[in-house]
Amino acid sequence: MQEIFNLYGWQVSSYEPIQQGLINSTYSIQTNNGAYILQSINHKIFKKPAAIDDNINVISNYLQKHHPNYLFTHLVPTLKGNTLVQWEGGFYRAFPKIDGYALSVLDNENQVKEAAQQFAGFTAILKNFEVNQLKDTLPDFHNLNLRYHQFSEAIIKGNTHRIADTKEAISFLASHKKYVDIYNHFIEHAEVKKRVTHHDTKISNVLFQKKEGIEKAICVIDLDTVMAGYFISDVGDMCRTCLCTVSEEEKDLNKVVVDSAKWKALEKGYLHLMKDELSNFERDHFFYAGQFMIYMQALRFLSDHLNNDVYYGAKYEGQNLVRTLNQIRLLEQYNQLN
Ligand code: GN1
Ligand code: MG
Repeated sequence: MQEIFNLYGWQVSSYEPIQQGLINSTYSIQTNNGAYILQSINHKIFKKPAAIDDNINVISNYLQKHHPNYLFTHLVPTLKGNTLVQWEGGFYRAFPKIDGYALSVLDNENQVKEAAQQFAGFTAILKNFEVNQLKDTLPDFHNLNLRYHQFSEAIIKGNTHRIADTKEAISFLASHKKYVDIYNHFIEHAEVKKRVTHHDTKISNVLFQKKEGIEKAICVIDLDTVMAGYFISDVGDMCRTCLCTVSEEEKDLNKVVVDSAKWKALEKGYLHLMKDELSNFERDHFFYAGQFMIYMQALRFLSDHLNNDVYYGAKYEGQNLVRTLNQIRLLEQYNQLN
């Protein structure tokens, strides 16, 4: 690590890993000159780390010019002026550490509304930014056709024992293929637009701050999957992660319960900044957004379980199956809101 610190000219007094996110490794760094977040990019998944770097920088430049007061995780350059560092086969970048905290579940409607406003605000503030400038850091990331196709392959070519043991989950997901059809109808519609989309709006990707007892969401983080995309990705992943007081890791399915007041807070928070942006047809798919993302995540977790956890990894045997069953229950609970 010292060699990386030297590239930034940091005199580091302490550093520690932050256990967050399933894909990248993240460290909190204290230096003589402020605190930073240093993160390696998992380049087995993100095959073009330079595309992430380009995207964040092009947005960063736009915001610095047009909205200099917007709180954004601008990249920190090395002494030589690079914002992406290659070292011993790995890729690293740094951000100034923002004073705030992330939550993995939310316990009140105010938090939900605040978080939804932050994600909506991110897309809204970039509404005049030319979205085609962004590169696809993960091509077809939220393409539900691709995710369904990967699931279809996994149930044939995957681990035979695991396939046999998960018949019920497999048939649940296969029987809900209508969500793929709705997705195709949605993306082909003339009133549907691609905008700057975060694509990973799980709730731990918003930072909160408490001031004088009032909790506020202050900014969005984890911008690796910011690409051109559809609003259903961002609204959907919020539905997936902030309506329930337990996370995708919860094994006790009785605890997977969806709160309708939180759903209303999410809708209100998001539309507060995005209602004039969305077409009527898009607005009509607000509820579908949650189905789309919860279903896709269940497909992804189960496919990974059947493929021996090659993508997400597993800290214990069957973790991706636990996540799958959790997401299936979440989808059932979510559908009861309607
Ligand atoms: C991954 O690494 P993290 O936690 O930010 C995944 C998301 C999933 C999420 C599920 C690049 O995100 O799509 O929703 O896990 N990111 C990638 O927890 O696959
Ligand atoms: Mg992420």
